Amino acid sequence: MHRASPPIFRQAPPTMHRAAARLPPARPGPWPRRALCGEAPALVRASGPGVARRLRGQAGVRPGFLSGPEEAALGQEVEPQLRRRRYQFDHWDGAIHGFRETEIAQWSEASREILQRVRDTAFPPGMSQLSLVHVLDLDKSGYIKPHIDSVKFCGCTVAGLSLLSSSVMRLVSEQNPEDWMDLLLPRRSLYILRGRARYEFTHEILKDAESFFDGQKIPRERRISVICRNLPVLPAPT
Ligand SMILES: O=C(O)CCC(=O)C(=O)O
Repeated sequence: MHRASPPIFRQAPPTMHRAAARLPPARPGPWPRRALCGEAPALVRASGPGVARRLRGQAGVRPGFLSGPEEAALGQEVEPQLRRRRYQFDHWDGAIHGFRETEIAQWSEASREILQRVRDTAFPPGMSQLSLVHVLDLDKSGYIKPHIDSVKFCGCTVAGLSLLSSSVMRLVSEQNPEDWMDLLLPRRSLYILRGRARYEFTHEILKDAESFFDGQKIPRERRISVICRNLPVLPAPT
């Protein structure tokens, strides 16, 4: 089942403090190569050890999660559904630019196995998950602005596969915009955001011109993400 546009996951924060934030420069330059965390430390950079501690186990990247043939198989499966849609460059929610997206319920056996591996890796047994998988296609010129996924429609964990292109995902603390963490998302990797990384930090995918990790250019090509989420926990009945 597909919806014409599933914008439900994104909720732009009330204020975006990017100007005030001491974020790493868009161009290569010296900034602290301090705190690391996550399963693959080389893929994570934080503004300081406090942020790394705060996000330990809550934001991580698994490089090489997909093999080349698995990436190709998933890509071939989502492509016909994406092709039916046009890239949008002025979306009403303003959180994303140059994209098309869909949600997919029915997958081939081979893709189901891959998605099960994602679910087994990212979610504890018994956690209720959204059966629809969100597929987001970012044009080479597309990018995702800082936002926090809507708490109405998505629970504590977001797990995304990156197809076709590497990219940089930036997390910025809502409370203190000087606290940030960059995740390098190599092509074919899996990232997982949970807990504080999901609720207390905005996340964004940098546009090509700003796509640097630790001073190194990470060229942004067209990128498809395949994202699994869990269901929000319903408030206890009163
Ligand atoms: O493309 C991604 O991996 C992130 C997607 C995202 O931030 C969203 O849909 O809210």
